[in-house]
Amino acid sequence: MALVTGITGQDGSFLAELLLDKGYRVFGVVSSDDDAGSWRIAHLEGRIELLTADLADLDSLVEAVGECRPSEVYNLAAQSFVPASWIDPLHTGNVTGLGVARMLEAVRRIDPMIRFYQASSSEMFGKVSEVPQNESTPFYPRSPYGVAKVYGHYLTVNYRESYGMFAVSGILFNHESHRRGLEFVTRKISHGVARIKHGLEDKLVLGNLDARRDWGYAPDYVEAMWLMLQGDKPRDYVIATGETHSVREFTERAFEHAGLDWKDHVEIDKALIRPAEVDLLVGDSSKARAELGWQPTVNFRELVELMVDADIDAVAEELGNRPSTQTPAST
Ligand code: NAP
Ligand code: F7E
Repeated sequence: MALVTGITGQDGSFLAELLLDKGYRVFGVVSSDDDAGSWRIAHLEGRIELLTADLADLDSLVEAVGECRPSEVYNLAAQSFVPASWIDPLHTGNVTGLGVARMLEAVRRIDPMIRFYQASSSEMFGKVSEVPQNESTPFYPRSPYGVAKVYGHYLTVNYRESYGMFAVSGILFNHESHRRGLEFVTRKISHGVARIKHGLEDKLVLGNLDARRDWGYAPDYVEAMWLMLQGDKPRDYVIATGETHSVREFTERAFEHAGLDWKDHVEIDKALIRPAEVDLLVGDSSKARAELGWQPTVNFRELVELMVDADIDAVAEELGNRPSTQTPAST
């Protein structure tokens, strides 16, 4: 039995599918009646059980963990959009940082034998001190989001060392899919390309095209989360493809796949440039590959193409007024 916070998010929806396939009874935390991400789990209705709780409210989390008494908890809930963390650093600190403390406390109080996964992030490396980044690379976060994730990361380590809990952090590099939120750059591009291809828009407005990321495919990454909780010993792992590409390369490839020239459609808006940028991320996941037997199955080119194809199909469905399972109803 497993409890997943953030089940309405990109990763939560894929993790729920993976756990159901493995025969788990799956409980998911939803934060309120707000159904922003419900489209991602609509197809799982009747197969997963939802509990209302909020990462800002300890009592609600204790109640949720106590109600289902899972053997595994996956803490995926967070305010996860980096630019929003400058707009409201207190909210991000409260949910993305202190929310981890509340989840760990809820687990410790109900049953410290429950295995706990924390969704740590490559954003913790920020202004990187070495290339590629591995489990020993020092953290230097560059946003309130990254700072909050460092707090959650070390608190998870601390609960493991203080209470002997099986609490682990996956330091996951960017991972994407057709279920990515539209605000993140890969999905903004694939969705923008699809709308341009269908004649609904002509321009796509982006920020820093020079930033480089190690982009993988989200279903591969939720498998790594599960593998981390099946080990003999609680350990933290970097999960990454080991390939790095610029936002410009992603853009170029996405437009090219749709038979378009990106230079005809992309405009730059300096307002989208971040106050402090993470310029280059590329992960070394050799520890996970050796100890967990994990490896990515989708490369950069395949990722771009599958996202563009999915959005072109989804926009076509919307134009034909057929229901789509790949985007929020409003887009
Ligand atoms: P996502 O799509 O933004 O999903 C975030 C989830 O958190 C949503 O289900 C959201 O539900 C929930 N949530 C937000 N505030 C909450 C609160 N106060 N209480 C309870 N739930 C709350 O994120 P994702 O891409 O799936 O990522 C999953 C986790 O991995 C996040 O912690 C993220 O920071 C981390 N991470 C992501 C990546 C990546 O590349 N995707 C890489 C490294 C780490 P509502 O919208 O209904 O509130
Ligand atoms: O930005 C640049 C932007 O918002 C990637 C989250 O899941 O992964 C994600 O964080 C890059 C940045 O993701 C636009 O400046 C250019 O350098 O897609 P993103 P992120 O900030 O890397 C990490 C691992 C997480 O943990 C986070 O939760 O793209 N960029 N133009 C743009 N970014 C956006 N969003 N929009 C643009 O128009």
